[in-house]
Amino acid sequence: MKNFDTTMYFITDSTGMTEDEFLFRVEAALKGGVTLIQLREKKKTTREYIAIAEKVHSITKKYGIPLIIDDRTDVAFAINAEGVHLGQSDMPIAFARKLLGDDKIIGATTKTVSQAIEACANGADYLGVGAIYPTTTKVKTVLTSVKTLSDIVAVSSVKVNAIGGLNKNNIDILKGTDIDGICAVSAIMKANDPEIAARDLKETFIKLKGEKA
Ligand code: TZP
Ligand code: MG
Repeated sequence: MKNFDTTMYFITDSTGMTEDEFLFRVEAALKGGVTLIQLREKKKTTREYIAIAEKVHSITKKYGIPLIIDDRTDVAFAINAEGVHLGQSDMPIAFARKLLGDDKIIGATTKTVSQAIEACANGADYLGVGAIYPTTTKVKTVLTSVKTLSDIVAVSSVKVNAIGGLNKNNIDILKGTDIDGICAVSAIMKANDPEIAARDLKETFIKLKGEKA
């Protein structure tokens, strides 16, 4: 299995921010110890996506943290990012794998056990499962129960992360699920201090995982 850590997976959202503010917050999250980062841009042109991805990549490389590009295998390839995250209507995993090669990380959004089995069979390196809670982040999603999350963990051969509305005050619902990590957008991106928020959320999750044993 590839060596990457999904414990505290931070997903970006640049909505309503200047680029300087956005990059400052991304770097603060890295200082706070996020273990994986996804650049998620829904409105940018390809050229704009590549430009911001290059800037974010130059920061993530300083911290030795893999950068995953949301949706766009071409953008991931263009900037030599460490991976891509694919939803159910994005490029199929097998095609992305052909383009990116075996060394890159490919993540997949899965909301059902059958989607998880299929994604693992097609060579996904990790799965994102949710939304666990309603989210204020702009996304087309439905809620996934903690029971389905546990069922997905049980059938998956790769790391599984929970996503959706997660913050340090509500992740206890995930206790006992045996997930590898959590994904968060707003809990870090919109925090007064993203560095402290990232550190707190990561520590809260690590403690929760320890309590399960
Ligand atoms: N997929 C399911 S929920 C979600 C995505 C991308 C957004 C999660 O954002 P937040 O702010 O952590 O709820
Ligand atoms: Mg997507």
